[in-house]
Amino acid sequence: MSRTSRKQAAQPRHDWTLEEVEALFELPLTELVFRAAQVHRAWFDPTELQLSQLLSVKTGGCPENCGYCSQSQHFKTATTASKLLDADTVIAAAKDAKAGGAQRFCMGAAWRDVKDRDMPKVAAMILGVKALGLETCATLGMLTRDQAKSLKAAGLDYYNHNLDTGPAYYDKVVTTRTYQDRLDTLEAVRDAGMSTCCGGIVGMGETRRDRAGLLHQLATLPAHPESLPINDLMPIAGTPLGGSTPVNPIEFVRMIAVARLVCPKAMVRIAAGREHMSAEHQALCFLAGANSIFVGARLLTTNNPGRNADDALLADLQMRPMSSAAVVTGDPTKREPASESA
Ligand code: SAM
Ligand code: DTB
Ligand code: SF4
Repeated sequence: MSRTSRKQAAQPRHDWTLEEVEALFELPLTELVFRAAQVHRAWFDPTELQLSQLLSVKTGGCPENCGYCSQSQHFKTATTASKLLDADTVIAAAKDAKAGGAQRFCMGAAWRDVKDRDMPKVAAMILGVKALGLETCATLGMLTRDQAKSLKAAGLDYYNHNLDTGPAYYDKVVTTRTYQDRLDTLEAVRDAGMSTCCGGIVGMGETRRDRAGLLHQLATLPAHPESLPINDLMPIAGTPLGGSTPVNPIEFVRMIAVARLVCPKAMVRIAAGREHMSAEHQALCFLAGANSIFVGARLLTTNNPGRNADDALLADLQMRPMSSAAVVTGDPTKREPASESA
């Protein structure tokens, strides 16, 4: 590829067709990973990783029926419901996360939507976490436009709301919330001036076309998500998807590479599922353009590799946490893509 076309390939586009996205999945792996790596290094230092840490601030008892989730009250799982945590408890956990190297702290609640009565407590958490010098993220279900504005005013940098899968497969996974509901929340988040964190899950029995469908949706949003988490399904006993056949690891790498190609400036995260991925599998994901992970021994209700395993992984790969300048601006991609050296 010439320098000019390499530079063009790294420019964000919003006019992807589903067929174009599907065609990327069909490339030989070596070609796909090479192209994704070129785009990755046009916008980011490929030796750096953004580190986020999760905390479930309200666990279980959720009225939604997402077929993968341990926290839905529709299914009998091992997760027990608990009340919304106090702001002080959350802030103490965020302090620990920061001491452990996390750069962003994400607070998750098993809610369909946010009740106005809970907003003051949530705002106090956000304020306290932000005051520690961490980036703040929350995932609390659907938001009204006013709630999105209040969260922004409290200091929330990112809101996570996943589309989960392509539109054609969505009804097989959840029926209590529509695809459009999700798109509406994302719009409220964007319009309030927050960054969006939006991705999905692989390994739920979807086809490659469904996976391309998800990435096509993300790539054609009015603004690409700033964070793009790809979750490998954590199978939960008792849920409809608990017995799903795991996705081929190479297909997961393809998903990462195509995400990098269609949303070049996003932080592409290997989200759930690292617990059962080898170091080699994760290394391939980083080669394919992943540049973000969750750290800490727990996600929301499931396990994640602990600090020792991740320290060893980063040391082996000679990778390091993303530089604080890039993290603090919330947009490490303000620079133009490098055209000469890429
Ligand atoms: N209740 C809120 C909502 O769904 O909007 C926020 C929390 S929810 C747990 C956040 C996301 O985590 C889901 O949209 C899904 O993509 C991911 N997730 C949940 N359970 C998962 C599992 N078992 N394996 C992989 N990803 C999962
Ligand atoms: C996302 O895409 N993955 C995270 C975060 N956003 C909220 C959640 C993963 C949850 C995995 C299953 C669990 O721990 O319950
Ligand atoms: Fe509820 Fe979120 Fe789980 Fe769906 S993914 S059941 S909305 S906690």
